[in-house]
This record gives sequence, structure tokens and C-alpha cells, in this order.
Amino acid sequence: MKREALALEVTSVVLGASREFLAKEGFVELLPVILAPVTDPLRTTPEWATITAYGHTWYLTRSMIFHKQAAVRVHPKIFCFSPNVRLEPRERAHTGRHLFEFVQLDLEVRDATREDVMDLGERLLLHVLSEVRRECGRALAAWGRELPDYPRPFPRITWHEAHREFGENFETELSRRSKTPVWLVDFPIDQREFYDREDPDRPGILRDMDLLYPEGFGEGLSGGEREYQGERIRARILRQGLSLEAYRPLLALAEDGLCPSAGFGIGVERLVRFLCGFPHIAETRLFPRVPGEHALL
Ligand code: ASN
Repeated sequence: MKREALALEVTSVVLGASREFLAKEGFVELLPVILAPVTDPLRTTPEWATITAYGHTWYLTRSMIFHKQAAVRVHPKIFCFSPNVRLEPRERAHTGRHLFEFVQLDLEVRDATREDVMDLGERLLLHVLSEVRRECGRALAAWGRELPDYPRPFPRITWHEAHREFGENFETELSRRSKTPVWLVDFPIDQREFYDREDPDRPGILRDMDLLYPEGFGEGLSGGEREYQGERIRARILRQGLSLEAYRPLLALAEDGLCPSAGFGIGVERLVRFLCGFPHIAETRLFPRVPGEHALL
């Protein structure tokens, strides 16, 4: 089987197996939001993609984080295959991990803790892995890819421990040395966006996490508990030097009452890249959007 066809089959199993797993867990699927008056601040991606329509500026969704927080007011467990546009700097074309249009499996659970969604994430990932092995194992083996069954729970390391042990490049080093997926937890407050919840018992530390794939495939899942109280959200926006005006829709929602929640997003193409063992993420899409590059179709 050609590599492009293998990527399509693996992607298809990832989508099907995730939907099946989440339905059994009581989740409902939201339709994606592509245009929004407010979207994820993502300070490491400073350029914004917008369109003007009906006299307003609309952002192309960078992540559905605020929509997820709004949606769990309506249903306790929601997920979405969410197309995101992030105008990554051109240099990121060479990381092998960045597309400027990608899809994430984004989910949120009302009244959940970080530990609840970490447990869910492990079970979801292992279910997807076993389905991919079952459906595509032979085709993957023909390309030299064997997928082991990883033991649970996955190991975890705090951001500070990782930093101390592996230095500046800790994420790459940790992923490269690891034989199983590994959780990176407890990011310092200024390393992440304002919506990740500060631990009430440990000021300056967030109740959030990333999951790093083994073999150097890097970060594949990101999430945490959320700030949901208006005062806290306001303080965090100001702490990051952002304008309250820009996040007025979120603050209005918080006034009206947001719920405590936790969730995460898994980059679909990054997961497929890891499962297929491909060096570059562009190989996972028939129509990849590589930062800085144009496309034929
Ligand atoms: N989906 C991520 C989360 O739930 C946010 C993101 O994609 N930036 O935390």
C-alpha cells in the first residue's frame, strides 16, 4: 500500500475508533466552529487569520477552547473534530510537527479534574492504538512500523523536573528518550495561556498537562483544568498583558456562569504521524498546509 493510502486508512480508523470510544463514555459530538469573534490567544503564534464579513472581523478558529467551555454548560461531556488554522512562523515547516491548518480532537468534561481527563486520555489513546493495530497492523508492518501496547498509567514528570533534568530542550529530549507516552504536568503560570487553571494550593503552578509521544515524535495532546470564575479569568488576562476588551465575549459568559471543567485536544495529524512513524506531518494529509508554503490544491 502507498504511504498516502496508509495515512488515509490510519486516519479513518483514528476517527472511527475515537467516536466509538467517546460515545460509549457518554460524550456528544459538536459540529465544528470555523469562524469566531474570539479565539485562543496562543501567544507563541502571533499572526492571526481573519476575514471580514457583515461589517465584523471574524477569526479563523485556532482552538475551540472557549466554545468548549460554553458547550459544557449545555452538556456534561462534549467533543469535536475541530479544524484549526494557526499561521505558524515559516521556520516551523521544518519541525515535522506543524501544519497551519490541522484538525484536533478537542474534548471537555464538566466538573472533571485533570486526573479524570488524563485517565480518559490514556484509555482513549490505547483504544485507538489497538484498533489501528487490528485494522492496519499488516500495512504498517510493510512500512517497518510496529506499534507496541503501552502499559498504564503512563509515567509523569513535572515541567520543573523535566527542565532540571534535560535543560532547555527538555520536551524533545524527553520524547526522544522515552519508550512510552509520557505526561508533562504542572506548567509554570507564564508558560501557558490564561485559560489553564492555576492550582489554588500551589500559586504559580497550573493544573494542566501535555502528553509527549515516545521515539522523538513530541507533543501530541494538550489540556488541563480551566479557569471559570470571572474574576480569575480577568486577572489572568491582565497578567498576560492582553486586553479585556478582546475577551469580552468570554467575560460575559463567565458573568453569566461558567462551570468548572477539564479537557484536552489531540492533534489528529500528529497522532497519525506517530502511528505511521512518518518523519514529516505533511505526509499524513493529502492536502497539507505547510507553514510558508503554497499548495497546488
Ligand atoms: N485544545 C487545547 C485544550 O483543550 C487548547 C489548544 O488547542 N490550544 O486545552
